[in-house]
Amino acid sequence: MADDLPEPKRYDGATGGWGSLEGISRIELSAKASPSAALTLKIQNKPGGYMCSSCAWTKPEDPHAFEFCENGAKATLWDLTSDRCTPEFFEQHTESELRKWGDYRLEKLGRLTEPLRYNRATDKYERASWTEAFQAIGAKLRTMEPKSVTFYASGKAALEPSYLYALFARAYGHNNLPDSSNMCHETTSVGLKKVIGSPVGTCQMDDFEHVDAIFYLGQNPGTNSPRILHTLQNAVKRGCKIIVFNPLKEKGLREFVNPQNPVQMTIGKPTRIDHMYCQVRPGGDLAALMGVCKYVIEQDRLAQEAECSRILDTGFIEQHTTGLEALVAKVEQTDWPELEQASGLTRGEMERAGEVYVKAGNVMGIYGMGVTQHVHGSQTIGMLVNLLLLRGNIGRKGAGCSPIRGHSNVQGQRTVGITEKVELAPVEKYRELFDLETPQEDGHTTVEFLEALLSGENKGYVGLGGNLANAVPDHERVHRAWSEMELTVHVATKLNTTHCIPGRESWILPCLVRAERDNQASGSQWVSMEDSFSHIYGSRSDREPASEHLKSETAIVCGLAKATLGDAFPKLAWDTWTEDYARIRDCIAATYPDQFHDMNARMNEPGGFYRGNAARERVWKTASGKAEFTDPTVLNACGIGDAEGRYHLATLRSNDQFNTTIYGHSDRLRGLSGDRRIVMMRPEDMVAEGFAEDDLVDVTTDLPDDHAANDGQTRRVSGFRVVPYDLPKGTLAGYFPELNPLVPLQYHEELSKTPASKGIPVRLARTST
Ligand SMILES: Nc1nc2c(c(=O)[nH]1)N[C@H]1C(S)=C(S)[C@@H](COP(=O)(O)OP(=O)(O)OC[C@H]3O[C@@H](n4cnc5c(=O)[nH]c(N)nc54)[C@H](O)[C@@H]3O)O[C@H]1N2
Ligand SMILES: Nc1nc2c(c(=O)[nH]1)N[C@H]1C(S)=C(S)[C@@H](COP(=O)(O)OP(=O)(O)OC[C@H]3O[C@@H](n4cnc5c(=O)[nH]c(N)nc54)[C@H](O)[C@@H]3O)O[C@H]1N2
Ligand SMILES: [Mo]
Repeated sequence: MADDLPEPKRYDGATGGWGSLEGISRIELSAKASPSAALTLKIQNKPGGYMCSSCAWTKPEDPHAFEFCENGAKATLWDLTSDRCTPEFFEQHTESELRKWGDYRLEKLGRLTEPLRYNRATDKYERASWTEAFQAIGAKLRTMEPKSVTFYASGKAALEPSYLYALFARAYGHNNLPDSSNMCHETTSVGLKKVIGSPVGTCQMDDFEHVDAIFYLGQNPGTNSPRILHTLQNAVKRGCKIIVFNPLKEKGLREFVNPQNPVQMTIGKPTRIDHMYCQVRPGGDLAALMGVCKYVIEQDRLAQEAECSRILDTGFIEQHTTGLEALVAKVEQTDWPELEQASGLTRGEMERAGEVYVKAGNVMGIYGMGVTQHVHGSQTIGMLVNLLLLRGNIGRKGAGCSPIRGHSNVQGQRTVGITEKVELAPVEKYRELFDLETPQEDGHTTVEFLEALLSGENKGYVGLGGNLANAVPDHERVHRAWSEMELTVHVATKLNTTHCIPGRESWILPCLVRAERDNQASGSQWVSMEDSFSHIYGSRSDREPASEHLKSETAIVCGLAKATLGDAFPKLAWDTWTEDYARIRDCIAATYPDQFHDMNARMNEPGGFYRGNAARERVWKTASGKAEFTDPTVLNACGIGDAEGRYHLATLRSNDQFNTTIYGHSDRLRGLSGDRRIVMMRPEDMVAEGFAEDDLVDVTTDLPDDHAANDGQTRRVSGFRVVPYDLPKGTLAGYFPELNPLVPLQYHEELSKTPASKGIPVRLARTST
């Protein structure tokens, strides 16, 4: 690198190790968790204990002494803070004031303690009783047109309240059941399903003991699913080669010190995780994987010419797949310079990755938001599946396709009926079990909800967790329209920005966290959740709740449903269900007997129970009945190509946040701290623009005039600090949600409508002072 370039930020220390323990102790102090919180951590992710509310990575059958990671501990300690956000606090502050505080300050106020009703005259929330809350909300919902109300769920609530929430929505009269998944892995739910018939991953834990190579795309395990690093470390030690595709050199994918391993902790010699690190440009995975396929197909041709054994698994391809010819034709027509341009990689890199693929017996594809949050994300998933199918790498031990899910029960919420798509709802079973006829029309995805909000058609909102107004694109327009709703209801643990944009009538209903005891008439209750591997586990904790006034999410859903629906559906037994959640699990088992039979007995088996996956058995529930090779229509997954002065911006999570929950201002693994309003930029690009480190810039969304998402609005954030960072040319990175005002609502994944938060086309200009 030339001398006059600003130095990229340095990172020292591997992922895990002492640094992660420091991370935990820092958060313990700042979150003011009570000393006994440490005891709660001991039962975290253990059979019979409580299941972490952070990520969805699997909870092993045979857990470690401390089966939690830095960020799982942060999530628990953040929930168990001794700070309280009481009705007295709200007497002092209007919502117009609190709206400007930002989520970091709002959540730091601590746990919400009592139901709160918004008073429009004073612009303040005021103490209310649960009876008042349920009755007023129920009465209001009865006056509204059901299809003008949306019931959102953020993926934390357990299977029991989630199942009932979906039932409540449909009995009330709509399928408007978007979930955080609609901003996250919906691209998988639609795109992976299209090609292999499964909306979820096909791998299991023991596959990692047999895998020879992993193609690891667009996921940051060091921060977002740290417990996977133990599994990757073991695989690497066995000789597995991990090929990473990511524009950022994420620390967790480079080296790892196992905090469970005293020898490694003392000597501190980290394990190298990646065999090869491919710094793709945003959306470049599609071309990169196509390049790998091109190499494999070429090797197969050479093998045939030399009359050697084939490289492609022709038996598998013939029996199980369709569409290979079109893919081969497309791959052959596309030359290496095009692939280099679209991927940001060299031909040599793609060929080296291809060589690893060809030599590996069993290969897995793993991916996260770097793949799903692009306009053509489903085509990238298609290309990853193409690569895997070429050598029969799906439905075989040690092989498969494994998306890493986000929220701890986001996959499970979809499984038990929280979906806007009628075809995925258990309509027949609702009829059979509850005499319930459910609405026929599909409901809103998150983007469709926002469109209806902006057009004034959506008038009511109920949120089972989350901070939706701040997690979505286009903050400015959305926030303006949000307060025009007739009714907003939030089931929440801590105060956030969305709550501070109240509708005409607005309620905050405070709930227990998963690490707290949930006592009902029949005693202390279990809840359950599903992880990324489709395993279902029970979870229970005996910790004293943060306030005597809190209710469980299940009790709140039942209270709202009963107050809204009255006696209209005699078979919907809201009170009986609240008394004993085992009865809700009986309903789940009756609704989904193949997957959930004997749920009450099976969920506490070590490692949970597996609900199965057809694609893993090579049963393909696709339109053709086969696994489908697909032939892409584009080479880069970003919706908008290159132009002079245009950059592609990826919005990311720091190591000190859980989505919009900001724990602190350190992004330790990237060597950054102190400021979240930053734009990471390649030093060469900084020189070309004449920027120096710490210069302040305005970032403006750059949509071509004729682009469908261009509605003539200017989207800009101002005063962001430039930070030199090792990135591909033309690539910028910064933090979610600070950069969300730049994402146009219409800039979303083509099949699933997942907002395209990873390849936002932008321009930079110096902030005028
Ligand atoms: N501690 C913690 N844990 C979490 C969360 C959290 O916020 N904090 N959030 C939870 C949730 S809801 C989710 S969905 C997951 C999210 O977990 P991830 O899927 O890891 O999500 P991101 O942090 O958005 O980062 C995605 C990665 O994609 C890379 N990337 C960006 N653009 C591209 C691209 O075009 N191609 C490729 N190959 N890579 C790209 C980024 O550099 C980054 O490393 O984590 C869950 N777990
Ligand atoms: N630009 C950009 N935007 C993104 C993303 C991105 O990468 N870039 N990622 C997207 C993704 S993957 C996701 S999943 C969404 C996340 O969107 P959401 O799921 O809507 O947001 P969270 O920040 O997880 O929600 C935090 C709030 O949930 C509440 N909460 C916490 N725990 C509980 C609980 O146990 N029960 C209840 N009822 N409430 C609780 C608290 O009040 C807290 O303030 O954001 C999306 N938005
Ligand atoms: Mo997510």
